[in-house]
Amino acid sequence: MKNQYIRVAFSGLVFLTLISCQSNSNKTEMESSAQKPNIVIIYMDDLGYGDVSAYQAGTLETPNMDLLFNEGIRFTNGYASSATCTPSRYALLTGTYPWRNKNAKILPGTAPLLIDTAQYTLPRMLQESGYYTGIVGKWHLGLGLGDVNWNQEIKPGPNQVGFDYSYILAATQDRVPTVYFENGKVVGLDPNDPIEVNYQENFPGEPTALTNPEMLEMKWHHGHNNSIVNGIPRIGFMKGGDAAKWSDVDMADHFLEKASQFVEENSRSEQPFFLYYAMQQPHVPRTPHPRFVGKSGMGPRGDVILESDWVIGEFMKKLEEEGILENTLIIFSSDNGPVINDGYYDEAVEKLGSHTPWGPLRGGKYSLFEAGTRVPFAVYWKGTIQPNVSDALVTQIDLMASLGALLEAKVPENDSQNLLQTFLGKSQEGRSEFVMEATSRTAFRQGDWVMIPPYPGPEVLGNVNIELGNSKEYQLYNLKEDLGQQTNLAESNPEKLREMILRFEEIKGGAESESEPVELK
Ligand code: NG6
Ligand code: CA
Repeated sequence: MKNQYIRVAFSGLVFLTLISCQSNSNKTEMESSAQKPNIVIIYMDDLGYGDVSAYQAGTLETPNMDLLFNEGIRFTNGYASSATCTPSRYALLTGTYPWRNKNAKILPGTAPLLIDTAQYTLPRMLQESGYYTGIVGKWHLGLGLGDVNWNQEIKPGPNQVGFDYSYILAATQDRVPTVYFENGKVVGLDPNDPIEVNYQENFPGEPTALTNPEMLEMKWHHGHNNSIVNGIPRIGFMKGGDAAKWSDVDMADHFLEKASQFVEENSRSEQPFFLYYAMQQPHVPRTPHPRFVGKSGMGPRGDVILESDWVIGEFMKKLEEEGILENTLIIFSSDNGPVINDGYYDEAVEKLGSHTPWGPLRGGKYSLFEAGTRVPFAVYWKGTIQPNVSDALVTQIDLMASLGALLEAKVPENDSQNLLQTFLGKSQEGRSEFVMEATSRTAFRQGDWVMIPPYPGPEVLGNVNIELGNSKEYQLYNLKEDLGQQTNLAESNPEKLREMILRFEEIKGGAESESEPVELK
């Protein structure tokens, strides 16, 4: 703490000296950089449109999330770019549609870095605008160049695509390696117990959910039957690294501590900060801290949502204590829609009761129907943004160009649209069109209409019991009249259908990924 004050005092001194040396024109530049707000993106994992009480009052109470929605702008037509994690995160950080990159699919823990290190990303744009940038939480965009040695510094990763600081879990909570990484290095690794990871085969003699079911404290429903960590069976095989393994029930507290530390260390510097706080809830395995067990009455899925709501409250208190709440722009959203059973027996189905995580929407995670990609989306900036509800069509891809406009930064020509005025609540105008993605299939929204092209494959993803949006026929819905996508208007409105197909094909051009839809187990 003392050191920090010395640092602050020192940097203050440097700042004053710098200012006194500035010519008039440079001074203006300095002043404008002093006004740049800190920027925080709070990004949830699999939180649905109906999981937040600001969107759907009743079954789950999320007061701390609600504050962001009720005292900021609550978007009713806010979209993630994809109905799964990796593609959405890729789009958020690059400002490009994920279907332009055929590798932007749910990645294993051993996948190489998906973002080209030469790419101009959202965090890099913020760095160039004078920000100190950090990520705390879930990454899931690949690490290294393939065939990673987990016992050395792993590059490239978040620190090579625009983050000055990173404290991450590599892929998902249900995938190995189940350790944290700080700036590319495994935290707490004992060099005498090196980590090995393999997604194809097990290491001889290592227990798995299939060979040692007696070791399980949580049972797998589908998939998730490889290595066992903390009694929880995972996807992928891992050996070694015992001292470094995370504690699942402490993960929320752990990331909160790291995010708070990041805020403390940067709140008094003259340099603004950007924090990408990518929380792990309510993705599987759902492991609430004992303080939250039973709190929702809905089993672990509801409990971890309440836990994440508490975390957000604590995080907001931290911003307030540091005196920077009014100088911090906060964006809240989720990477994809909700899923109830995503591979473990965790009572999510049995205890759901009348709660509808998808709200009034059809489908869920993995789906081309609305609940796959339409997610809670808030922009909050105390004292600057007037509370409002906006029906404008906005997507997470647009954050790059919009924040770029706020900072007068260099913004590349990509899919990101400058909707700054809409995000700040000064305009109700959104995008006119958007191509959404779900497991390498795409659909097209234009105005109030959405068109889903025919796709082979099951209508319902059996294990998770979610309608995927697949049909042999074209589907056309008018969301203004039919938010729940019950009436297919393709036959009765061939002109609109044709118009949308033509425009959709024009936008998609020769994008490759669509030809091979991902097979889900
Ligand atoms: C699926 C997993 C699911 C989840 C998902 C990724 C199986 C059977 N299912 O393959 O549990 O991990 O991948 O979710 O393995 S996401 O939110 O990170 O995209
Ligand atoms: Ca997700």
